[in-house]
Amino acid sequence: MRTQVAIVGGGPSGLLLSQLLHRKGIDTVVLERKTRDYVLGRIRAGILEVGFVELMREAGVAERMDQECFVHDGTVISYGDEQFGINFKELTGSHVVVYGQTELTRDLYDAREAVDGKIVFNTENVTINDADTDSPNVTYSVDGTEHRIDCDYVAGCDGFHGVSRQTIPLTVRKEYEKVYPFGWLGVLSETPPVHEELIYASSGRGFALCSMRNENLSRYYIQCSLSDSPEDWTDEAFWTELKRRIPADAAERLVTGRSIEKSIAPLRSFVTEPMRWGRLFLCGDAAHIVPPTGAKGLNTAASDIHYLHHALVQFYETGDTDGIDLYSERALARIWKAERFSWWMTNLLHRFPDQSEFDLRMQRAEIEFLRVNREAQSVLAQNYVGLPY
Ligand code: FAS
Ligand code: PHB
Repeated sequence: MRTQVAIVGGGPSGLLLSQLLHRKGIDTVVLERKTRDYVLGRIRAGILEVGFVELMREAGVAERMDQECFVHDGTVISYGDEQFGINFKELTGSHVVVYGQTELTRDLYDAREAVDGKIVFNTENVTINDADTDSPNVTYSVDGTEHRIDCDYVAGCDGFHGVSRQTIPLTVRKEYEKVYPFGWLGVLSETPPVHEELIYASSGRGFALCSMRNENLSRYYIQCSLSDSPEDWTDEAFWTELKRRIPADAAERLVTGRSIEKSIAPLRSFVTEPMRWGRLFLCGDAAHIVPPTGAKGLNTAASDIHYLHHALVQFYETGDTDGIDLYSERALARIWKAERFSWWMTNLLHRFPDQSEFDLRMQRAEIEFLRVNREAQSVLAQNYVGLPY
């Protein structure tokens, strides 16, 4: 088989790139190691920057999102029972959109399948070959049968545990990592959200987040020990702990219910450089990871796809390669700013096991400064709604 761009990974990065390139007449094949249902069964991000929304519009898959999403002009930060709002609209003129990653991935799958987009599921042994030559290829097997795709370019959209990043030699690749000493225990419940906006709660017992997917589907998180497993937490224990970490008025309003999903995500900051090696490009979680505190994971995948999509279209339409040659530099410039913001929000709101009394006073002083200083709030708002592409 031959295609113009072979895409490894059928998550949001791979599907969005495939759909955008299709709209410009560029042929792709997506290789996904799982099934569509498995991919759609993972509960992940919930907050989209306007830049992501515009990409979905450009890809022609924004109709359901426009109908069903929530627009949030701000968020709440709480510290014990104290709470204050950050008004994105007033401070930046912009906002964020609440629309679950599961739903946007479903929309992308539907769009690809509506035009018979080539997506191969249940692929095994995916190997990217000769990426540092002018004729790369990708080999893989399905049900024991070997296949090969010859292509012009390969997009590695296969997430943190994929093969693409490993294809770049260690003599070329440099990795930066910070692992946090806690995780997030997340619960999805068919209950009305506790507040019309998100509540990022810092408390003496640890971090908590009140989020949502729609008017009767809520997403809650509490900071937990890395030694915990979801089975250690009954629904009742989760709700009790959440109520202890959010402001009393929210705890009183909270509608609890049976969890329909319960999982623990580890937190890490991670970047690999460069994001291009020959004719292989890394996008999204294949290249970088952020702690979800700043809601940047999916949104940094979007800006990678924005840069790579425009670079490949420029090449196929004009033969120019400056977009391709600048891809890694442009993507990394925005990614590092998102890494900083996510690291900063995580340090601001979580309890660390080695924190001294002084450290706790510094944390409180930073939150207090954020509460009273418009410029500090503006810096948070500009990063949260999304820095320019
Ligand atoms: P993904 O990991 O989503 O997709 C990669 C795809 O490649 C997967 O479908 C995988 O099956 C496939 N793949 C892997 N190896 C392969 C191979 N060898 N061959 C073929 N296919 C292969 N972000 C937020 O903003 N907010 C959150 O709350 C949040 N929560 C998260 C919770 C968890 C547990 C995780 C892991 C991530 C979370 N994220 C969150 C980040 C998440 O949303 C990612 O940023 C987003 O999924 C990135 O999308 P992709 O780059 O497409 O990677
Ligand atoms: C979510 O709704 O899953 C979510 C929202 C904001 C975050 C992280 C996760 O910062």
